[in-house]
Amino acid sequence: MLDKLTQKFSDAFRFIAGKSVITEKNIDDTVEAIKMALLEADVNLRVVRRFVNSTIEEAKGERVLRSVDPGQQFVKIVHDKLVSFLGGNGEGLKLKGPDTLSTVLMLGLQGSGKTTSSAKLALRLKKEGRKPLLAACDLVRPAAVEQLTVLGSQINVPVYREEGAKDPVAVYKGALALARKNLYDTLIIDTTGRLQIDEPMMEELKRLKDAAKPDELLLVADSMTGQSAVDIAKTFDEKIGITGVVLTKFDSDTRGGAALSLKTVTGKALKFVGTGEKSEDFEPFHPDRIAGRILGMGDVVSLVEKAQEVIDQEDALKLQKKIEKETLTLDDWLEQIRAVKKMGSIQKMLEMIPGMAGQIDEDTINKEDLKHQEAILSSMTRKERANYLIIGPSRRSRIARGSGTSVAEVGRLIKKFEKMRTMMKKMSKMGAKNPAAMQQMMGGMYPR
Ligand SMILES: Nc1nc2c(ncn2[C@@H]2O[C@H](COP(=O)(O)OP(=O)(O)O)[C@@H](O)[C@H]2O)c(=O)[nH]1
Ligand SMILES: [Mg+2]
Repeated sequence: MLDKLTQKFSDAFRFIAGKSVITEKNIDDTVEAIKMALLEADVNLRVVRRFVNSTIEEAKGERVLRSVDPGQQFVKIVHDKLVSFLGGNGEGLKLKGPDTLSTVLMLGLQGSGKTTSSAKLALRLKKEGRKPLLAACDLVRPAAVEQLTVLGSQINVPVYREEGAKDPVAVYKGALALARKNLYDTLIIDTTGRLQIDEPMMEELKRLKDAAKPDELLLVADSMTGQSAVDIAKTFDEKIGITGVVLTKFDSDTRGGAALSLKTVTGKALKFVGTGEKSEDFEPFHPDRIAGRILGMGDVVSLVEKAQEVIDQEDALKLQKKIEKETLTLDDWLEQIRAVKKMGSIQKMLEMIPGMAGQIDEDTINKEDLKHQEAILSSMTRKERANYLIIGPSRRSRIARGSGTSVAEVGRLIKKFEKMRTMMKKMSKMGAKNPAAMQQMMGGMYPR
């Protein structure tokens, strides 16, 4: 599912992967690669343009470039854009309560998956506790009624059919009467499709629509046909009016062009996707999950939120000020070590960001070293941490004993702190204005 698109997005993110500072050029390169990925995925040109423009606009804002974690912020923007292009929060069916009969009309071209999807929807509603009835109103395709009957018996949902019927509206009326009599709460109507949109088909559907006044008119389209699925949805909406779309054969759709263009082009929500031939292979469409899938990650939103928890922008800035004013103490270092240790636990998650895997230097977060450093620093008194110059030989051996390390190790740590202070001072004088990099440097400083 969407494999190609996922691969392309992952390639696109190589321009920003693992960078603690990203430039406008990095963003341009990434967006250009995303643009190519979308075009290759057969996304509507207008949609691509909109996507690209709004992403660039947002990504070049202060919020991203000046943020502590610009790469992740940028990925989050792309993610959020994808979600919005895929339809935002997602939309389910709007059916009436179980005490009133609701009607769903399935429409679309021949072979798009109407009959299969009718059964799939029936099964889903049944699992949700509803009592569906299927109506076999495709009287044109010879085996259509039989096909629906077989599917119905497999999922244990009754199918209303009339032998030798010629008029789908008459069949619908028969189904309606049965539904009322036997207290079914959802009537799902399978209809005739043709190879192409033509007037007789539209006439028939209009008559059915006028008779049934359906709560949902679901256009069933084959996702593999890409933009033509979107065009078909548009035409059906203009001629008949639809309330939503079911994209079938999503299991074989490696590109995703239809799903990505549909909402923007037609204004109609993609409500379900068919993910296989079996009646169970049917899922409500969740834009956020699909966006996550396209970006090749589980749940980027919570990931970024978690990262932000650890690297607090304000803390990082405070740190920067201290470095500039040369008031950095061992206390600050201890704090940083603790922050970086927390980050270690999310390292695995960071690796899920496309292109990030393998980019994170394994030595950046060396847990053993951090543990020793933390132990040594914790064994110092506050006074000692505030002013390392008072730590003479006797204090050093006390700290070593207290932390289970050696006097030599304590000495190395203090030396390193001195060196780090000098280096950071130089860096900040040279104008390195990236608090995140500084912060990481502090946490990552240890003897190699
Ligand atoms: N792989 C896959 N095949 C599907 C899906 N939906 C429908 N099909 C297949 O597509 C073909 C046409 O489906 P059908 O329901 O008869 O289309 P209709 O003419 O619109 O009623 C059948 O062979 C189905 O098994 C799907 O989501 N995934
Ligand atoms: Mg059919």
